[in-house]
Amino acid sequence: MKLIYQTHSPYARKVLVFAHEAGLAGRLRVIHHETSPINRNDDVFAINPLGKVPVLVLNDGYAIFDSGVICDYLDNLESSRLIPETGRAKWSALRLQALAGGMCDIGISIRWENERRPEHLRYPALSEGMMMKLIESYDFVEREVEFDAPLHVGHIALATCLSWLEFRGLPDFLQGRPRLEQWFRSFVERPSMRDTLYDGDTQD
Ligand SMILES: N[C@@H](CCC(=O)N[C@@H](CS)C(=O)NCC(=O)O)C(=O)O
Repeated sequence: MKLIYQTHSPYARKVLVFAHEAGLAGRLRVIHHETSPINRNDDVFAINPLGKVPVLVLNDGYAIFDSGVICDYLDNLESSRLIPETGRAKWSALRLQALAGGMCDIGISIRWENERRPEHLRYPALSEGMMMKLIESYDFVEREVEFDAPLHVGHIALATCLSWLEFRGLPDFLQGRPRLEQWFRSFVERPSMRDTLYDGDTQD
C-alpha cells in the first residue's frame, strides 16, 4: 500500500504512528507530497478531490481518506486493535481523535491568520478566538483524558497533534497541566514517535 504523506502534517503522522503501533508500517510505501489550498498538487487531486494528505492507496488503486478513515481501515487489517470495538472505550477513543483533529484544524487557522495570509488580509479577532478554543481544549484534555487506558487511536491523534503544535511554536500546552505533561513527555519517546519526527515547511 502507498501512504501519500507529508513530513510536516499532523494528520499524516497520526496515520504513520498508528501503522507503527499496529505493526503495519513495513507494509506501507510512504511518499511525501506538498499540499496547500493555494498551490495545487495534481497528483494528490487525482486521488482526493479535497487535495489533502494523508491518502492511503490500496494495491488495487482504491484511495482512502481522511486520516480517521485510514486508521479505521488499518485497524481492520490487524488483530492488535487500536480502536476499541464497543462501549465507552470506543467513544472515548473516537472523541479524543475528533478533538485532536479539531485542535490541528485550529492550529492551521491560527497559522493562516498569523503567518500564511498576506498581512493586509489578516483578522486578529479570528486568531484570538481560535487561540481561546485551543486553550479550552488543552484544559479539557488535562481534566478528562484517561491517559492510562490501553493505547488507542485517540492517544495517537493527541500526541501527534500536540507534537505538531510544539513544532510550529503554537501556544504551550504543558505549563500548568501536570497530567498531560507527564503523559506527553513519555509518549514522545515511543519508537513510533521517534521514527516519524516532523520536518519541513508549508509551500504556499
Ligand atoms: N481531516 C483531514 C485533514 C487533512 C489536512 O488538512 N491535511 C493538510 C496537511 S496538514 C492538507 O493536505 N492541506 C492542504 C489543503 O488544505 O489544501 C484528515 O484528517 O486527514
